[in-house]
Amino acid sequence: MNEREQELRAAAEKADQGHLFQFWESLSEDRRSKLLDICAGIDFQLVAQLAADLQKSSATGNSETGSTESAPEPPELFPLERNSKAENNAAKARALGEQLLRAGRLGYVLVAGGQASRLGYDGPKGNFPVGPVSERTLFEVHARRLLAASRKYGSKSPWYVMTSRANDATTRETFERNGYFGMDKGDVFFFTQDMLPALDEDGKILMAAMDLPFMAPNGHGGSLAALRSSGALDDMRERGIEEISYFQVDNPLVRPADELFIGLHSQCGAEMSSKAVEKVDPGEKVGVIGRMQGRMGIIEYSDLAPNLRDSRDASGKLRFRAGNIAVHLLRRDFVESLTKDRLELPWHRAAKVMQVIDESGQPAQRAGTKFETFVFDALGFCNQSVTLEVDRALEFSPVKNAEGSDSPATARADLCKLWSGWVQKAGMELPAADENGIVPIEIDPLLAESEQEFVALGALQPKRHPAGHLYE
Ligand code: UD2
Repeated sequence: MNEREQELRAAAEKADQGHLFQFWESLSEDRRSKLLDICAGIDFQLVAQLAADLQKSSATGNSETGSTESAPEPPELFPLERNSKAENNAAKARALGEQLLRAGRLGYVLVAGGQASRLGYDGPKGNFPVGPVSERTLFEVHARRLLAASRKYGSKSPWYVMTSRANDATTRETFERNGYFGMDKGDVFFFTQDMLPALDEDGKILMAAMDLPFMAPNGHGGSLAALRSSGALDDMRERGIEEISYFQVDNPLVRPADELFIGLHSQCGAEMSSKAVEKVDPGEKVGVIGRMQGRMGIIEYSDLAPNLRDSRDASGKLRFRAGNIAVHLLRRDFVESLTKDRLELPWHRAAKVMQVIDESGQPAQRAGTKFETFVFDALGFCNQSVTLEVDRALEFSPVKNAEGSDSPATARADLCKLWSGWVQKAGMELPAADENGIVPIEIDPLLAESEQEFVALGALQPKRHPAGHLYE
């Protein structure tokens, strides 16, 4: 037994995970070394703690490690419907946001390490086509929005794309093959989040194969530590980036370079801020932004007590209506200070049936638990935070599920509805609606990002494709 093997076996055994080596004798040299490499990446101390918490809570029936008991409060919102005072503030904030964009103070972080399992798509979700006419992918649509901001403000902002080990190679290859979607290769930085093993009911690491513990990405909260360990934060500092615009891969309408949001966040020196859309149906399954014990955070819909979920304010709106769309701004120095020592975000658990191997090495299905941290839990470390309410129709239509709500079909319908409204407003001709009543129109974000910008362009000729009209 060499020294490395000895050390890793000892670490695994100390954490009560010695069974990782149960198939050792039947493994080839190559497979042994693969197993050792994976074990070297496992934080066994953390695994022991997660296993102990899991068993403690299955004894008490508590499903989370970080849930809070005290009654939450709704956050103060910078509202969508604004009086003249708020509109004045908004104008000042917009000007500040523009100034920061012009000075190149913003860096973009896209989290794209998820597994797209609900969508049932094989590959990085960013490769999923969402352009109703062009069939441009999520990655390309995001890239075009970043390019639009860079053209508008005459400055370049780097793009940090978080992948997981499962999709890193394919993601890089996609960017390479597509010429970085028109961005400078030197401005795109890939970084990979960590993985964590999944545990069975007894707190033992499940095995996906004889030489492979079952590993899963550690949640989008893993982006914060990975920004540091990958050198992305250093790169930001060297480039003079002060603010990080954080967004998810699944929303084709996301506006990562929003002058108003940037200005509001910067004006009050917020460490981390969030965008929200109004939740109108109390039953809608979105997390809501709220204050817990005075601290900002997200309350998952399943944790919001029915009396709070349904309660309304004097205007008749839901009190907890700030639906989280997972768009944030974070100060770079805030992320630096959070990740200086070990970042302690609460662990959330997802119980799933997993395809694994059993003790005899045969394929089996087992109940298992995956562990994730969530980026929005960093809100709890803020002293200042802004919550900006935005228009759902303009900024949020994610692709998450294969069918039903938040699916490719709903995103297509939302995008076409939005853009056909702009075309109508500009007094131009609409193509015929398809069999579902959808008018197939697409407007490239590089051409216009708002109705106002589009109308200001005057009469345009679309490209007429069999799939519909494309303005680009
Ligand atoms: C998230 C929020 C939810 C709501 C919604 C808005 C959580 C737990 N909930 O729901 O409150 O705001 O978004 O769209 O986040 N990802 C990684 N690595 C991981 C896991 C996820 O990069 O380990 C990325 C993933 O690629 C995707 C995003 O994070 O871009 C969202 O992940 P999700 O699908 O787990 O979260 P979701 O949609 O349930």
